[in-house]
This record gives sequence, structure tokens and C-alpha cells, in this order.
Amino acid sequence: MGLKFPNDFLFGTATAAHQIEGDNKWNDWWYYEQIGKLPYKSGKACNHWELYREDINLMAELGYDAYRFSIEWGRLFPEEGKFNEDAFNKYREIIELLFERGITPNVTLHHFTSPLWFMKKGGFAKEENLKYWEQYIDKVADLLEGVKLVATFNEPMVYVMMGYLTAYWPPFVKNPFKAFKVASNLLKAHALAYDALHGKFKVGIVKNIPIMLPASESEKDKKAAEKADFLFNWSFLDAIWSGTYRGAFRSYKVPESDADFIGINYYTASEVRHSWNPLKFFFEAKLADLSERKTQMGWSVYPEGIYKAIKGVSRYERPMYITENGIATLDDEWRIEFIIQHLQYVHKAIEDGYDVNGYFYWSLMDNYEWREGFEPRFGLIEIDYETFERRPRKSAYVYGEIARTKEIKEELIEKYGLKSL
Ligand code: GBH
Repeated sequence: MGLKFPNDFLFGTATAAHQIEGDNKWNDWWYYEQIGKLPYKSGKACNHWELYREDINLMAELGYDAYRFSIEWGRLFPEEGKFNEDAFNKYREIIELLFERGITPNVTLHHFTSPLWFMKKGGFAKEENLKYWEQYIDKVADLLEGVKLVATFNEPMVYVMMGYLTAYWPPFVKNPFKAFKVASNLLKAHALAYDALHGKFKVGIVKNIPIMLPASESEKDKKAAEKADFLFNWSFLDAIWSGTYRGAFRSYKVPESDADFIGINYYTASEVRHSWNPLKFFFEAKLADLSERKTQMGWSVYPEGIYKAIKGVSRYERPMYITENGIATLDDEWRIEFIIQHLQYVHKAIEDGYDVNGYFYWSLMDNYEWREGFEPRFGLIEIDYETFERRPRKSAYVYGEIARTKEIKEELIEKYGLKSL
């Protein structure tokens, strides 16, 4: 038998501004790309800032219901106090086009990049800088007229970890004390945005949920995995409702707030073992080795993890969306298999009563993958970076049929699916 999804379940795709737009010159990433602190330059990326009409047409023709994308704060405010009307109008046009084509927008306000001028003032490490975030939110309220789903931050803990702990991403700070401070300020920023936008919009947050598996059966490793799970996956979300953010060294008071939905980004699992290093919070996490084949990112494929992520997030009793799930591979048959197997688990979660309302494949098209550049191919649509030609892969059509019929046909499950869950 095939698998039928609810009629109002959204099948969409996801992107982020800096990864697709091109010439995103006003943010911190662009700056570090130019001075050679990052290995790749985003450059024209997918040239979406010029080809957005074509991209929205493609989504519509392929039959996708929804589209998650992000607004580039630095486009709207290229300099402190300077507002760019043209960028505002362009984003508005994108939103109108989506409405015309019957595609539900799901808009993220911060997807890793910030205006360079804001970062020069200390970014989210300084609480007094939240007044600039509030100015941005104020404009966003007009810009997003008619949109239902708005997420404040994409993967706040990834932002904190990569930017302030491992120093692998801008602003390349390695300071655990600052890291937790930034996390607490992101919670304050979320609360400010929630107060300003709730009512007019459903205001949510997007959280990456890697599954934390203990490296062994030992008590020490189990404890370590629990700690990693708490620090990375739950401490931030807990604080939204409790008003207390429990960092590794101390707690921070933050406003008690809410989220109207929680977006789950799920890719893979981590293997966690105990460590004696206090600077690593007494644990070490690395990518789990769960499948023989690894994706272009070096990640294992672990479909069951999406069910575990949903189950974990369900504790907050809010509507959930899978806001990202995808695979970087040149083997498009593998991509189809990946989608079907993860959707089998999403379907099971719905059957088991979890409130999952949509699935957004990462990504609509190949794009700039941060430190990894243009090599990883996450797209349903292939991008030719010489000509910017868009070529839908077979997976784009297979996913389109699932979106249009709200069903995964028996034949597809037989060919690509897991035999038992
Ligand atoms: C998401 O992050 C992002 O939201 C999206 O922009 C991105 O394109 C997509 O996933 C695919 O990667 O040195 O091992 O720490 C997912 C979480 C966390 C995965 C940071 C990559 C860096 C490599 N990401 N991680 S590592």
C-alpha cells in the first residue's frame, strides 16, 4: 500500500538568502570571503536575485506547495540607519509571486548572516545591539504582509557553536563564555520578535536536531551523550518557555516567550563520548558512522533519526515542520531513496499522533554550502554555475508527484523505501 499524507500537509523546499541570491555584499560572510578568511567566495551564487521569477515558476510547475527562504537583513539595512527600498520591493515581489502561484511562504529572518556594520559593533554578543534587530523586525512586519509562517532564527545553536566556539565560521571567535552569552541574546532577540510579530504571523523558530548517540554502552558515554543532547538540542528551546537559559557554566535570565511552531532541521546523528576536557564540557562529539555510504558532506544516512527528532521536539507541544532535510550527492537515485525513506518516518510520526505539518527538502537547487563551497550538491534542481541554467533532476519530478498527490505510491516505496520501520 502507498502512504497517504493529510491533504493540508505542505511539501516544500528550502533555501537561504546568502546561499542562493548572489552579490550579497553587505553581510559578514561576504566580507570574510573577500579577505580570504573563508575558503570559497559566494559570488553570484545561483544568481537568484536576478532569476527569482524563473525559480518560482519552476517550483510551481514541479508542483511544490511551499517554499522556505530567508530575508537578508544586510540588504534591507546595508548601513546603520540606511534603509534600502529597492531590496524591500524585490522581496515583496518574491512574496507576491509565491502567493500568485499558490505556494505557501515560510520566511526565516536570520539564516547565519548579519549586516557587516552590525557585526562590527559586536553583533549578538552585545545586548544593546538588539535595538538594531528591532528596527529590522519593524520593517519585516510590513514586508511580510499576508505571510503566515515566520521563523526568527535558523539553527541558533549552530550559529553559536560555529561562530563562537569552534571559530570555524564568522566571526571566528573561540570563547565559550561569549558563546553562551550570544545564545542568551538570541533568546532575547527571539522574544522581542515574537512580541512584535505574533498575532499578525505565526512566529516560530528553526532548530537543528542532530541525534546524539552514545559512543559505547558505558555509563560515562551515556551521560556524555545526554549532556550533549541537552546543551545542543534542548537548552535553547527550554529557555523560550522557562525564561532561564542553562548554559554550561551558568544560567541566564531571558524573557519568557513562546513559539507558534518549531521547525526541525534534520540531517544526521553524532557519536558522543566522555572526555576529561572541561573546555569541551566533558564530551566529544563527532559525526556518527551509521551507513556504509557517506554523502558529499561525509554524513551517514540515518532515516530513523527524523522520527527521533520529531519525538524529542514534541515535548514543547507546538506544531512542527521539518524545515530542512536533504542529501548532498551526485547520485540522484540516492537522493530519491533518501527522501522516500525519511518521508516514511515522517508519515509514521503523523500516524503516531505527532503534530507534523510539513516537510521542506533542502534544497530547491544546488547552492553555496558555506565553508564547503559549491561542491556539495543538495539540489532537486541542478545549477550550472557557468550559465546559471536550471536543470531539474529526476528527484525534482518524483518529489513533485508526491507533493501534488500527497501520496507516496506503492511502486516508489517498493523501489526506494525501507522494508520495515
Ligand atoms: C543546515 O545546517 C543549514 O541551515 C543550511 O544553511 C545548510 O546548507 C544545510 O544545513 C546543509 O548543510 O565541521 O562538521 O561542524 C546544518 C547543520 C552545522 C551542518 C555545521 C554543517 C559544519 C560542519 N550544519 N556543520 S562540522
